[in-house]
Amino acid sequence: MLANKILNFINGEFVATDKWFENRTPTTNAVIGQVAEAGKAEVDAAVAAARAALQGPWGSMPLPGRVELLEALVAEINNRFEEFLEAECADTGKPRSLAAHIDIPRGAANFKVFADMVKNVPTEFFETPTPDGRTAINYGYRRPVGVIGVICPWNLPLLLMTWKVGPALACGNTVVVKPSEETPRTAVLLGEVMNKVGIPKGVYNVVHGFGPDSAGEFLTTHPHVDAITFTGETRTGEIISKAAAIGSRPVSLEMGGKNAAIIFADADFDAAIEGTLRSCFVNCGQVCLGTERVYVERPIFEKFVAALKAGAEQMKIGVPEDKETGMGPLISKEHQAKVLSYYQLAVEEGATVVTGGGVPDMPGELKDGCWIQPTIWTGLPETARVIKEEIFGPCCHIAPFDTEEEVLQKANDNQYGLATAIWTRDVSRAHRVAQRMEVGLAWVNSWFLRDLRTPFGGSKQSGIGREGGVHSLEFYTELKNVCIKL
Ligand code: NAD
Ligand code: 6OD
Repeated sequence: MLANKILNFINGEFVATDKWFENRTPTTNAVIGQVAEAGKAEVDAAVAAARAALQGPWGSMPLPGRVELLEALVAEINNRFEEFLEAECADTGKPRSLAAHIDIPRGAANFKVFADMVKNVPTEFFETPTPDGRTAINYGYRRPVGVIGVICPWNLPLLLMTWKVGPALACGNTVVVKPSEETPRTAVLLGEVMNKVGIPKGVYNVVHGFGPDSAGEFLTTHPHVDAITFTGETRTGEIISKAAAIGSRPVSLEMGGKNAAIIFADADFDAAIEGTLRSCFVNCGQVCLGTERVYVERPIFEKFVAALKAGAEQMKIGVPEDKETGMGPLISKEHQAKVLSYYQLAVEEGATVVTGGGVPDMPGELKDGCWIQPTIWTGLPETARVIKEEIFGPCCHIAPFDTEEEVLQKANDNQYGLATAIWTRDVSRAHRVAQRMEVGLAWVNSWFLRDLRTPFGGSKQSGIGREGGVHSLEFYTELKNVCIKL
């Protein structure tokens, strides 16, 4: 059953405050709970608990003990899979089929993969001749960074939070998590799981609230937080980056995108349509890696637009429980208004609306929900704001191109550089284009196909740093060189 009071989790205890904010579900926009907002005092308490835990049993626990606890955590997330699923779908309105396939399994995998990694990844070793004819040995030694502040978005709440917390804990750190104000539930449920499996008090803490003058700001400006990892909008990342500069603290930023898909005429047409339907519309278009600009080689342009339109129009918009649902609502009324303002702007900028462009008719209490139509445009100039700015909704503009050089220039002409999906059967071209795209992640004949050992992150205004695989170990540990003269 869903909790209607959503509390902070500090030092292993569930903590209420005297300030509450509403938790709404986007399918109806109804209030389904009240969230206890953490003030300065609660953030202080959470950071102090996380610092103290570094000195307690967690700090002195040998690696196998830590790994064993994280494996127990994975098992317990899987035991309580249904509760996580219910909580995530209530907060986001996303289809259960999607959350059961991606959000919750990845929530568990993020602990498993990094627990395995800390066991198996070695550090460097060098033998060094010394001037007096003897030898020194050098080896790398990793120690935890300390208390990590984790600031999370709302689009894949458990997945993106554990993507940071998994490696942070595997490396021996402690964390204070600030979930998005829109999606507080699964972070708290994870607190129950931490207690159940015996993760020591203070290792994992959750504080609820907003950004400015609330828990987000209190956490990121807290002098006893040793490093900050953030996922969210670029302009928020810039503020957090400034906060991290005080005290010269490391920061990892995963931020916005305006990703291009490139479809060459030789691509497997059906695969390209299926992949582009997913990259444009899955999670109601609220995936940072999602496609909002589609470039299609001219000989197949008309056919591609028609097929993508047919696919978008076949997608059932509905509630999480309905097995037929292909697309849920946007996260909030505020975000719906933002996406709709871009739908209007597209028309003002001269777009042809191929499909969608508004709000679908929904029955009964769903009328008040945050629904939106999947939308496709053509005909905009490359200078249009709709082509340049991140919308973060289920929409894309499709433009034709004639040459590889032309499409590379257009696709790269953007302030963001997160991801791309390239569809072609020409292997040489696939490598060439992937290498010349100014992005952190280039998929060829696929999209959002993840191996957690690989580097993940954005270039340009999409991010700073890489996480994933050993890159997460780089961020969540302080690597020391030990030099011993023999
Ligand atoms: P957001 O930046 O509005 O909020 C993210 C988090 O930051 C929230 O928890 C929020 O409360 C907090 N926050 C806001 N202002 C703050 C401040 N001044 N100080 C401290 N914390 C503050 O982002 P969002 O709307 O939750 O998420 C959508 C955005 O996230 C999109 O731009 C999307 O592209 C991006 N995103 C990027 C990735 C990636 O991996 N690159 C992944 C998911 C989402
Ligand atoms: O798969 C991941 O590890 C990841 N960070 C995905 C981000 C998706 C953005 O919405």
